[in-house]
Amino acid sequence: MNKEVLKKYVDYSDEVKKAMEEGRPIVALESTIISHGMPYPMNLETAKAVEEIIRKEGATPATTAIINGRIKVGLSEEELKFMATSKDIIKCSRRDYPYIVANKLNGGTTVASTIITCAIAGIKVFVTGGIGGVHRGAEKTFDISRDLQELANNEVLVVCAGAKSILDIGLTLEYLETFGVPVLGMRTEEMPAFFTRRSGFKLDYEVKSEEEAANIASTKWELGLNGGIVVANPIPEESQMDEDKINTAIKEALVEAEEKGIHGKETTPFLLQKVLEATEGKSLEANIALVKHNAEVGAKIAVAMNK
Ligand code: PSU
Ligand code: MN
Repeated sequence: MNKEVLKKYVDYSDEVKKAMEEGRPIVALESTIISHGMPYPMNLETAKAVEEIIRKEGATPATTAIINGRIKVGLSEEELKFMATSKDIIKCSRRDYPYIVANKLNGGTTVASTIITCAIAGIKVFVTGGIGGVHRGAEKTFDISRDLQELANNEVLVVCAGAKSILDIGLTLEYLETFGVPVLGMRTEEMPAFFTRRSGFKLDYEVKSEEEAANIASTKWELGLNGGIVVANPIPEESQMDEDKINTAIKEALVEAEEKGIHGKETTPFLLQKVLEATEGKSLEANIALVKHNAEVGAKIAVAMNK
Protein backbone atom coordinates (compact mmCIF):
# COMPACT_ATOMS: atom_id res chain seq x y z
CA MET A 1 0.00 0.00 0.00
CA ASN A 2 1.26 3.45 -0.92
CA LYS A 3 1.89 5.51 2.23
CA GLU A 4 1.26 8.87 0.53
CA VAL A 5 -2.07 7.70 -0.89
CA LEU A 6 -3.12 6.30 2.48
CA LYS A 7 -2.61 9.69 4.17
CA LYS A 8 -5.63 10.78 2.17
CA TYR A 9 -7.80 8.26 4.00
CA VAL A 10 -6.38 7.40 7.41
CA ASP A 11 -6.38 9.31 10.72
CA TYR A 12 -4.27 8.18 13.67
CA SER A 13 -5.12 9.29 17.19
CA ASP A 14 -2.34 11.30 18.89
CA GLU A 15 -1.75 8.44 21.29
CA VAL A 16 -1.31 5.89 18.49
CA LYS A 17 0.82 8.26 16.40
CA LYS A 18 3.17 8.75 19.32
CA ALA A 19 3.40 5.03 20.07
CA MET A 20 4.22 4.36 16.42
CA GLU A 21 6.94 7.01 16.35
CA GLU A 22 8.48 5.57 19.51
CA GLY A 23 8.16 1.97 18.30
CA ARG A 24 6.01 0.94 21.25
CA PRO A 25 3.53 -2.00 21.20
CA ILE A 26 0.05 -1.32 19.85
CA VAL A 27 -3.11 -3.40 20.17
CA ALA A 28 -5.99 -2.93 17.72
CA LEU A 29 -9.63 -3.23 18.80
CA GLU A 30 -12.77 -3.59 16.70
CA SER A 31 -15.85 -1.37 16.91
CA THR A 32 -18.73 -3.58 15.71
CA ILE A 33 -18.78 -4.98 19.22
CA ILE A 34 -19.50 -1.36 20.32
CA SER A 35 -21.97 -0.39 17.60
CA HIS A 36 -23.78 -3.72 17.10
CA GLY A 37 -22.54 -6.22 19.68
CA MET A 38 -23.51 -4.65 23.00
CA PRO A 39 -26.22 -2.23 24.22
CA TYR A 40 -25.52 1.30 25.50
CA PRO A 41 -24.13 2.21 28.02
CA MET A 42 -22.32 -1.09 28.68
CA ASN A 43 -20.75 -0.94 25.21
CA LEU A 44 -19.07 2.40 25.96
CA GLU A 45 -18.01 1.47 29.48
CA THR A 46 -16.52 -1.78 28.19
CA ALA A 47 -14.70 -0.09 25.30
CA LYS A 48 -13.09 2.37 27.71
CA ALA A 49 -12.24 -0.28 30.29
CA VAL A 50 -10.64 -2.49 27.67
CA GLU A 51 -8.46 0.38 26.44
CA GLU A 52 -7.41 1.07 30.03
CA ILE A 53 -6.39 -2.57 30.59
CA ILE A 54 -4.19 -2.42 27.49
CA ARG A 55 -2.52 0.79 28.72
CA LYS A 56 -1.92 -0.72 32.13
CA GLU A 57 -0.07 -3.62 30.50
CA GLY A 58 2.22 -1.17 28.74
CA ALA A 59 0.69 -1.18 25.26
CA THR A 60 -1.32 1.42 23.34
CA PRO A 61 -4.93 0.70 22.34
CA ALA A 62 -6.05 1.50 18.79
CA THR A 63 -9.80 1.13 18.46
CA THR A 64 -10.64 1.17 14.76
CA ALA A 65 -13.70 2.53 12.97
CA ILE A 66 -14.74 4.54 9.95
CA ILE A 67 -16.19 7.94 10.83
CA ASN A 68 -17.39 10.32 8.12
CA GLY A 69 -15.46 8.22 5.65
CA ARG A 70 -12.19 8.62 7.56
CA ILE A 71 -10.39 5.39 8.48
CA LYS A 72 -9.68 5.77 12.19
CA VAL A 73 -6.80 4.11 14.00
CA GLY A 74 -7.39 5.06 17.62
CA LEU A 75 -10.52 6.91 18.74
CA SER A 76 -10.95 9.94 20.97
CA GLU A 77 -13.39 9.72 23.86
CA GLU A 78 -15.92 11.65 21.82
CA GLU A 79 -15.53 9.27 18.88
CA LEU A 80 -15.94 6.25 21.15
CA LYS A 81 -19.16 7.77 22.45
CA PHE A 82 -20.34 8.36 18.90
CA MET A 83 -19.71 4.70 18.01
CA ALA A 84 -21.58 3.63 21.14
CA THR A 85 -24.67 5.78 20.63
CA SER A 86 -25.23 6.64 16.96
CA LYS A 87 -27.84 4.71 15.01
CA ASP A 88 -26.08 5.73 11.82
CA ILE A 89 -23.38 3.11 11.81
CA ILE A 90 -23.09 0.39 9.23
CA LYS A 91 -21.66 -2.98 10.20
CA CYS A 92 -18.58 -2.92 8.01
CA SER A 93 -16.89 -5.95 6.54
CA ARG A 94 -14.53 -5.96 3.52
CA ARG A 95 -17.27 -5.55 0.91
CA ASP A 96 -18.76 -2.55 2.79
CA TYR A 97 -15.44 -0.79 3.35
CA PRO A 98 -15.03 1.11 0.04
CA TYR A 99 -18.69 2.19 -0.09
CA ILE A 100 -18.54 3.60 3.44
CA VAL A 101 -15.23 5.41 2.86
CA ALA A 102 -16.17 6.79 -0.56
CA ASN A 103 -19.57 8.06 0.60
CA LYS A 104 -18.23 9.49 3.87
CA LEU A 105 -20.40 7.24 6.03
CA ASN A 106 -19.79 5.59 9.40
CA GLY A 107 -18.69 1.98 9.83
CA GLY A 108 -18.36 -0.28 12.82
CA THR A 109 -15.37 -2.46 12.03
CA THR A 110 -15.84 -6.23 12.35
CA VAL A 111 -12.94 -8.59 12.83
CA ALA A 112 -12.59 -8.71 9.04
CA SER A 113 -12.39 -4.96 8.50
CA THR A 114 -10.30 -4.36 11.62
CA ILE A 115 -7.76 -6.75 10.12
CA ILE A 116 -7.82 -4.66 6.93
CA THR A 117 -7.17 -1.52 8.99
CA CYS A 118 -4.37 -3.35 10.86
CA ALA A 119 -2.76 -4.17 7.52
CA ILE A 120 -2.99 -0.52 6.46
CA ALA A 121 -1.53 0.70 9.76
CA GLY A 122 1.00 -2.10 10.25
CA ILE A 123 -0.48 -3.33 13.54
CA LYS A 124 0.21 -7.00 14.34
CA VAL A 125 -1.92 -7.71 17.42
CA PHE A 126 -5.68 -7.37 17.61
CA VAL A 127 -8.01 -8.16 20.51
CA THR A 128 -11.68 -9.02 20.13
CA GLY A 129 -14.40 -11.05 21.88
CA GLY A 130 -15.23 -13.77 19.41
CA ILE A 131 -14.33 -14.23 15.77
CA GLY A 132 -16.96 -14.90 13.15
CA GLY A 133 -16.88 -18.30 11.54
CA VAL A 134 -18.75 -20.94 9.61
CA HIS A 135 -22.41 -20.68 10.58
CA ARG A 136 -24.47 -23.72 11.43
CA GLY A 137 -26.22 -24.82 8.25
CA ALA A 138 -23.58 -23.13 6.08
CA GLU A 139 -23.81 -26.01 3.61
CA LYS A 140 -27.18 -24.52 2.64
CA THR A 141 -26.80 -20.80 3.41
CA PHE A 142 -23.13 -20.39 2.39
CA ASP A 143 -22.82 -18.15 5.47
CA ILE A 144 -19.13 -18.11 6.28
CA SER A 145 -17.81 -14.97 7.95
CA ARG A 146 -15.34 -12.89 5.97
CA ASP A 147 -13.34 -12.81 9.24
CA LEU A 148 -11.82 -16.17 8.33
CA GLN A 149 -10.51 -15.08 4.92
CA GLU A 150 -8.99 -11.89 6.33
CA LEU A 151 -7.31 -14.01 8.99
CA ALA A 152 -5.96 -16.25 6.26
CA ASN A 153 -4.59 -13.38 4.20
CA ASN A 154 -3.04 -10.92 6.66
CA GLU A 155 -0.17 -10.95 9.13
CA VAL A 156 -2.06 -10.39 12.32
CA LEU A 157 -2.47 -12.23 15.60
CA VAL A 158 -6.06 -12.16 16.87
CA VAL A 159 -6.87 -12.88 20.49
CA CYS A 160 -10.42 -14.11 21.03
CA ALA A 161 -12.41 -16.34 23.39
CA GLY A 162 -12.97 -18.87 20.64
CA ALA A 163 -16.04 -18.92 18.48
CA LYS A 164 -19.56 -18.79 19.74
CA SER A 165 -21.63 -21.90 19.51
CA ILE A 166 -24.11 -19.93 17.39
CA LEU A 167 -21.49 -21.05 14.85
CA ASP A 168 -20.37 -24.50 13.78
CA ILE A 169 -17.13 -24.63 15.74
CA GLY A 170 -15.92 -27.85 14.11
CA LEU A 171 -16.37 -26.50 10.59
CA THR A 172 -14.79 -23.18 11.60
CA LEU A 173 -11.67 -25.05 12.73
CA GLU A 174 -11.61 -27.09 9.49
CA TYR A 175 -11.86 -23.92 7.44
CA LEU A 176 -8.99 -22.28 9.36
CA GLU A 177 -6.89 -25.39 8.84
CA THR A 178 -7.50 -25.35 5.08
CA PHE A 179 -6.37 -21.74 4.91
CA GLY A 180 -3.32 -22.34 7.07
CA VAL A 181 -4.29 -20.34 10.14
CA PRO A 182 -2.77 -21.73 13.36
CA VAL A 183 -5.10 -21.79 16.35
CA LEU A 184 -3.21 -21.69 19.64
CA GLY A 185 -5.03 -22.49 22.87
CA MET A 186 -3.91 -20.07 25.57
CA ARG A 187 -3.38 -22.34 28.58
CA THR A 188 -6.01 -24.72 27.20
CA GLU A 189 -6.05 -27.84 25.04
CA GLU A 190 -9.55 -27.19 23.81
CA MET A 191 -11.14 -24.63 21.54
CA PRO A 192 -13.15 -22.40 23.90
CA ALA A 193 -16.78 -21.68 22.99
CA PHE A 194 -16.93 -18.00 23.99
CA PHE A 195 -19.45 -18.20 26.86
CA THR A 196 -17.92 -21.44 28.10
CA ARG A 197 -14.34 -22.66 28.42
CA ARG A 198 -14.92 -25.89 26.51
CA SER A 199 -16.38 -26.82 23.14
CA GLY A 200 -15.43 -30.48 22.88
CA PHE A 201 -13.05 -29.68 20.00
CA LYS A 202 -9.45 -30.38 20.84
CA LEU A 203 -6.80 -28.01 19.55
CA ASP A 204 -3.45 -29.19 18.20
CA TYR A 205 -1.40 -26.71 20.18
CA GLU A 206 -1.57 -25.25 23.64
CA VAL A 207 0.68 -22.33 24.58
CA LYS A 208 1.64 -21.80 28.20
CA SER A 209 2.50 -18.11 28.03
CA GLU A 210 2.04 -14.87 26.07
CA GLU A 211 5.76 -14.96 25.22
CA GLU A 212 5.35 -18.35 23.60
CA ALA A 213 2.45 -17.11 21.45
CA ALA A 214 4.43 -14.00 20.43
CA ASN A 215 7.43 -16.16 19.49
CA ILE A 216 5.34 -18.50 17.34
CA ALA A 217 3.82 -15.51 15.50
CA SER A 218 7.20 -13.86 14.90
CA THR A 219 8.63 -17.16 13.68
CA LYS A 220 5.74 -17.69 11.27
CA TRP A 221 6.21 -14.30 9.70
CA GLU A 222 10.00 -14.45 9.61
CA LEU A 223 9.68 -17.70 7.72
CA GLY A 224 7.49 -15.95 5.18
CA LEU A 225 4.48 -18.06 6.16
CA ASN A 226 2.25 -15.07 5.88
CA GLY A 227 -1.31 -14.90 7.17
CA GLY A 228 -2.84 -14.68 10.59
CA ILE A 229 -2.84 -16.56 13.87
CA VAL A 230 -5.69 -17.11 16.30
CA VAL A 231 -4.97 -17.17 20.01
CA ALA A 232 -7.97 -18.79 21.68
CA ASN A 233 -8.20 -17.57 25.25
CA PRO A 234 -10.98 -19.13 27.34
CA ILE A 235 -13.35 -17.02 29.42
CA PRO A 236 -12.21 -16.87 33.09
CA GLU A 237 -13.58 -19.77 35.14
CA GLU A 238 -15.65 -17.53 37.44
CA SER A 239 -17.39 -15.79 34.52
CA GLN A 240 -18.28 -18.94 32.61
CA MET A 241 -21.94 -19.52 31.83
CA ASP A 242 -23.99 -22.60 32.49
CA GLU A 243 -23.54 -24.75 29.39
CA ASP A 244 -27.10 -26.07 29.21
CA LYS A 245 -28.60 -22.64 29.72
CA ILE A 246 -26.52 -21.01 27.03
CA ASN A 247 -27.06 -23.85 24.56
CA THR A 248 -30.82 -23.72 25.05
CA ALA A 249 -30.77 -19.96 24.47
CA ILE A 250 -28.72 -20.42 21.32
CA LYS A 251 -30.98 -23.15 19.95
CA GLU A 252 -34.07 -21.00 20.49
CA ALA A 253 -32.37 -18.02 18.86
CA LEU A 254 -31.44 -20.11 15.82
CA VAL A 255 -35.03 -21.32 15.42
CA GLU A 256 -36.38 -17.76 15.68
CA ALA A 257 -33.81 -16.48 13.17
CA GLU A 258 -34.90 -19.14 10.70
CA GLU A 259 -38.63 -18.40 11.24
CA LYS A 260 -38.07 -14.68 10.74
CA GLY A 261 -35.89 -15.20 7.68
CA ILE A 262 -32.93 -13.39 9.24
CA HIS A 263 -29.89 -13.78 7.02
CA GLY A 264 -26.62 -12.24 5.90
CA LYS A 265 -24.99 -9.60 8.07
CA GLU A 266 -28.07 -9.37 10.33
CA THR A 267 -27.58 -12.93 11.56
CA THR A 268 -24.82 -12.46 14.13
CA PRO A 269 -26.27 -9.31 15.81
CA PHE A 270 -29.74 -10.90 15.85
CA LEU A 271 -28.52 -14.10 17.52
CA LEU A 272 -26.46 -12.14 20.07
CA GLN A 273 -29.47 -9.99 20.98
CA LYS A 274 -31.75 -13.02 21.40
CA VAL A 275 -29.23 -14.82 23.57
CA LEU A 276 -28.93 -11.69 25.69
CA GLU A 277 -32.69 -11.56 26.22
CA ALA A 278 -32.97 -15.27 26.96
CA THR A 279 -30.21 -15.15 29.58
CA GLU A 280 -31.53 -11.94 31.18
CA GLY A 281 -28.32 -10.10 30.53
CA LYS A 282 -26.03 -12.82 31.90
CA SER A 283 -24.53 -13.32 28.45
CA LEU A 284 -23.56 -9.63 28.37
CA GLU A 285 -21.74 -9.93 31.69
CA ALA A 286 -19.85 -12.94 30.37
CA ASN A 287 -19.08 -11.11 27.13
CA ILE A 288 -17.60 -8.16 29.00
CA ALA A 289 -15.50 -10.39 31.27
CA LEU A 290 -13.99 -12.32 28.39
CA VAL A 291 -13.17 -9.23 26.32
CA LYS A 292 -11.32 -7.73 29.28
CA HIS A 293 -9.41 -10.96 29.79
CA ASN A 294 -8.50 -11.01 26.08
CA ALA A 295 -7.26 -7.42 26.32
CA GLU A 296 -4.86 -8.37 29.09
CA VAL A 297 -3.51 -11.37 27.19
CA GLY A 298 -3.32 -9.45 23.88
CA ALA A 299 -1.43 -6.55 25.44
CA LYS A 300 1.06 -8.97 27.01
CA ILE A 301 1.58 -10.62 23.62
CA ALA A 302 2.12 -7.23 21.94
CA VAL A 303 4.65 -6.27 24.60
CA ALA A 304 6.48 -9.59 24.18
CA MET A 305 6.47 -9.30 20.39
CA ASN A 306 8.01 -5.85 20.63
CA LYS A 307 11.09 -7.08 22.52
N1 PSU B 1 -19.18 -12.01 18.08
C1 PSU B 1 -19.54 -11.35 19.21
N2 PSU B 1 -19.83 -10.04 19.15
C2 PSU B 1 -19.73 -9.35 17.99
C3 PSU B 1 -19.32 -10.04 16.80
C4 PSU B 1 -19.06 -11.37 16.88
O1 PSU B 1 -19.63 -11.94 20.26
O2 PSU B 1 -20.00 -8.15 17.99
C5 PSU B 1 -19.12 -9.29 15.54
C6 PSU B 1 -17.63 -9.16 15.25
O3 PSU B 1 -17.38 -7.84 14.79
C7 PSU B 1 -17.40 -10.17 14.14
C8 PSU B 1 -18.72 -10.07 13.41
O4 PSU B 1 -16.31 -9.85 13.32
O5 PSU B 1 -19.69 -9.99 14.44
C9 PSU B 1 -18.97 -11.26 12.52
O6 PSU B 1 -20.11 -11.03 11.76
P1 PSU B 1 -20.48 -11.97 10.52
O7 PSU B 1 -20.82 -13.29 11.14
O8 PSU B 1 -21.63 -11.30 9.85
O9 PSU B 1 -19.27 -12.03 9.66
MN1 MN C 1 -22.17 -13.85 7.39
